[in-house]
Amino acid sequence: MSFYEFRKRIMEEKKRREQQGQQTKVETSQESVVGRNKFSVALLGLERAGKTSLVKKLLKQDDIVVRPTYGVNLENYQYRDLNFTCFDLGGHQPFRLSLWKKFIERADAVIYLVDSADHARFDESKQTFWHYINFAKQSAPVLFLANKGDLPNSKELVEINESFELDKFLRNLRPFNIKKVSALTGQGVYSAWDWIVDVLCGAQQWKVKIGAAVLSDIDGNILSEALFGRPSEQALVANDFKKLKELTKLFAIETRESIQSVKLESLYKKHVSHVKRGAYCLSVMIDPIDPVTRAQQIQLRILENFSRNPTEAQKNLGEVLESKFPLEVEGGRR
Ligand SMILES: Nc1nc2c(ncn2[C@@H]2O[C@H](COP(=O)(O)OP(=O)(O)OP(=O)(O)O)[C@@H](O)[C@H]2O)c(=O)[nH]1
Ligand SMILES: [Mg+2]
Repeated sequence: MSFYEFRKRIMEEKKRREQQGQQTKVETSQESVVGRNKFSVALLGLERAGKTSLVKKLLKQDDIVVRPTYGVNLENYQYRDLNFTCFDLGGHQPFRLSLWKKFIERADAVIYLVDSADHARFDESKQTFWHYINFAKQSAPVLFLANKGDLPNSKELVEINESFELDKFLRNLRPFNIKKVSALTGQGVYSAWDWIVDVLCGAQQWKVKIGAAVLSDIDGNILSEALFGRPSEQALVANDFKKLKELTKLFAIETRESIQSVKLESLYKKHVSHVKRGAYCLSVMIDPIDPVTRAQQIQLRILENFSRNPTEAQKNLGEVLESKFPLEVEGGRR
């Protein structure tokens, strides 16, 4: 697309939105009842990361030969009765500098793609990610996709997580997830999009299977603890639960200065992470298929709630979690 065409499309889009805005005024009362069904998603990533290929896969147009994106492609995509406008942004540097910021600021969700087989550009991609993600709306979910997972030299999620220091998202209360996909084969593409949709519709927020949780104060005194799951499974978790309690004390003291995440995968079969917020520390054991980032996200949200209502911290953690949030505890709801 030439720059002239691009500008023309932007002007058309602007006009369409203005008209839509006028219509929305009439439809507002209906919209507030049924909720939003139109969202915009910005796709970011260095050139050749696979953004256009991903959109083409979603649109089932993957027989088309993709070309480098000049400027931005605006694509409409319908999924689960919702309409998405995808801002498929050109990844070459001139487009990053001239266009990205204004599209990111407008987007309801942001997807960042990295070519997980192009190790040589990880550093550049990392700098780009951390620079531009600051422009996203605070409420916008961010999905980090390790693309080209079909290639034999593609890095695993754990390594990408480390290289890109994605744990920094601990300090950032926005919904965040990382997934491995292949825009070429379609592997993981729809489940990734499902996550975006679920977050935008507010359905996914608390659907995390929690095995056990321990809440302590920052001196390591355990305030409350909860063990979830069916009785037969509890025996299995119980051993880890003991360790979890010991570690909560230990790390509560160690994390006094700053929010930190400690991955204890070597100690547990399950992912366990540890965070501090305000006066409290919380550790949870979550379903191993969920990424570590999901555990961190849910911990922060729970802690935020406890920080707002300090008296709740003294109550039984299990009761509070089960009564307040539609949590999927292990083995189903009790
Ligand atoms: N093996 C493999 N190749 C892929 C995958 N996704 C994209 N590609 C290839 O990578 C190249 C670049 O893909 P594009 O979709 O054009 O990348 P882009 O991020 O849109 O690039 P720009 O528009 O320049 O920013 C193409 O040759 C694609 O066929 C993938 O998952 N696996
Ligand atoms: Mg492209």
